[in-house]
Amino acid sequence: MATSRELSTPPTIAPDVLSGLGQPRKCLSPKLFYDARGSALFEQICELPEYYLTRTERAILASNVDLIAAAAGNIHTVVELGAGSASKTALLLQTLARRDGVVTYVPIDVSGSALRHAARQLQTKIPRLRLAPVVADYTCGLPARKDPGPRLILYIGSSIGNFEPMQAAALLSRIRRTMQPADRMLLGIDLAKAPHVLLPAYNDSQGVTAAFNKNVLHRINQELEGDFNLDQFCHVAVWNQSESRMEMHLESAAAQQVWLKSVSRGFRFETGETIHTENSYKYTPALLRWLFGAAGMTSLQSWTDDQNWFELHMLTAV
Ligand code: AVI
Repeated sequence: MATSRELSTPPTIAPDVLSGLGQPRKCLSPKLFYDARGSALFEQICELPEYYLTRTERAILASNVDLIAAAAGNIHTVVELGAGSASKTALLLQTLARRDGVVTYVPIDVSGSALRHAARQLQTKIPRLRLAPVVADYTCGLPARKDPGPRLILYIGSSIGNFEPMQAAALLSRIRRTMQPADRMLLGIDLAKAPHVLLPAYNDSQGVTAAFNKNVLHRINQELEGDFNLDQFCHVAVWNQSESRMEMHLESAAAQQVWLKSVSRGFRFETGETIHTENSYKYTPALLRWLFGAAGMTSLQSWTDDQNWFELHMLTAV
């Protein structure tokens, strides 16, 4: 369980990289995207015209912030999972701080740089906020409770979509077991929609998503002394209808060998062979009902946009 509040050095990526590239169908965990460079690229993605997720969720939050704050109840601490730059959270925190006075905000993220940036921005915007950032991988468990309850756990931005549905249910269920009856969770879910909307969102015209995807190879080069030639890999985004998910891959443009010096391991790639780097599930109503049921959570209230592209759910532990 993560309990540290130190902004400390993250653990080595070697085990994740070696296990992913060692599979018969090569893959890399999407959590490897988020070093300082990857987090900055992700921030850029969020502002792209094609990436509808961030602006749609932000608009839902903005139009319903008072209703969302009311549904959260009398909250003393807001815990945000995978907080990143926390740009969407400011509005909700401002509303809660205005209503309830001092609110403690516990943003949790694997990226210390993103947390430092978020903390600076939020403290100037909301002076009454008590900040307690935690650098941790929340998928390993929530930090021990140190702050006053009731708590509102924010899990927005469709981050749950990057897990297989079974893993997503297991993660929500783990979180549910830490919740007290008055605690609430606000969950942001991206909904299934037409491929002509989804595909550009994951393959934008400026190539930012391609750079974000390839950043994982850059990171391996930096941290494991790898010799990946980024020009020899192509960004590929596909819609997998039967699994209801967007997939990102890196496709080898040639037969090539890559060497990771610091771990003394080499990997061979055939022309056209891919590394599967991310799934982004887009939830149907049936899949969402299954998710909440499997996690033992109940949706008390939900909010959506005009096009029904994205939903925010206020959840309670059943
Ligand atoms: C963080 N996560 C919700 C993003 C998504 O849409 O799955 C990551 C991302 N991948 C490509 N673009 C953005």
